[in-house]
Amino acid sequence: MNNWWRRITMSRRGLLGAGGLALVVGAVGVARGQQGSSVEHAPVKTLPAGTVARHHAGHGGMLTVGEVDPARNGFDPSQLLTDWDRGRVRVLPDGRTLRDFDIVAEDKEVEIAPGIIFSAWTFNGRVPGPTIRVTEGDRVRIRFANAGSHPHTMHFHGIHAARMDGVPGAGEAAPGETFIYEFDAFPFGCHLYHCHSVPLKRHIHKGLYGAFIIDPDPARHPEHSEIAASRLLGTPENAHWQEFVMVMNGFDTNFDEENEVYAVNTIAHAYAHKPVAIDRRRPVRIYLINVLEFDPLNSFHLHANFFDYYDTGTTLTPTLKTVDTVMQCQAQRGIIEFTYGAHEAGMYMFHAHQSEFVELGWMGFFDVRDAVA
Ligand SMILES: [Cu+2]
Repeated sequence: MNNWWRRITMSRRGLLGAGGLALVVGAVGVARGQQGSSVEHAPVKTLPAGTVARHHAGHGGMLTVGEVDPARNGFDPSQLLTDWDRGRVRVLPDGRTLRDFDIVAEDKEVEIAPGIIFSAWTFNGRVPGPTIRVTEGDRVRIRFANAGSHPHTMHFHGIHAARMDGVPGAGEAAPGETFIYEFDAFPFGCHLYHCHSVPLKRHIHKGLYGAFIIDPDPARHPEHSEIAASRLLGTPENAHWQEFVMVMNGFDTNFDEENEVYAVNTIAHAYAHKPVAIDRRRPVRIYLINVLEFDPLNSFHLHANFFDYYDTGTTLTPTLKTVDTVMQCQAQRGIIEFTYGAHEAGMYMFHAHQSEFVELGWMGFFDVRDAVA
């Protein structure tokens, strides 16, 4: 176990060094060195004095150095947080809502950390794919076109017919082909979709996944209609909340079936370099989804605060109360709710509690302010 961990540590760090990802040695690195653990393997670069401070060195982090250009990638992790795709809406003769979505799978190079280019497979040119957000009971129609170089599918975690399952033999599209998935949106919750072509782990980890959120319909939940309304995008109750989608992912850049880069919404340390602004007077809700391949578990830890957790988002009362860490295996997901209302303004960290993931990209800050314009 120990040797195994040392070998992984060494190979991942070696690759990051070779790939041009410079790390700043902060408090974490010093602590590791004092323990004599793995510092002898770490090809870290220390920046000249004075350059460290501008990236929250006071918080003791190890951050990627440099910038990832959102324009080059075609998507900005700060915008992905709140980019809900509602589809094209039409009312059916029976009064129900039909939501139409167009999704295209395509091969695309994505810069996942400064200077590190990953040959991704994408839905609509981004990783994660569009956050599909519908309401419980809606009819959902997805026109899926495969413009990529391999067969792909869209497999939804939700309730649907076998022929809509999005697996080889039921909804797989060869390159150049199109398939239409159609189903009713049940159950409400925080779900996901991903490609289910084989080999599965390769197709998922290349970037073919996204969030699939089904908001509860308050009329169906009279016992908790106010809570349901607060989850329903477009209501005044919902507008009071600050909602973010966070897809925890990772990237194997050297084909050794281990991740060299970890992130939320793909770009290593994106929310450490550009913290997520929070108005402390309003509550926060995070749709948290783990799609990490190759590692059995991922986690989310919030600093200086506690939160309520709704496993899979399929309940309107918390399944865990007053915790500060949750773990998720692959495809596990849930809703996190908290407030910084009683805190002073400041930078509050959030990250995986696997320290290795933190150092390799999975860490960010909430910039808690007295007011957010
Ligand atoms: Cu695929």
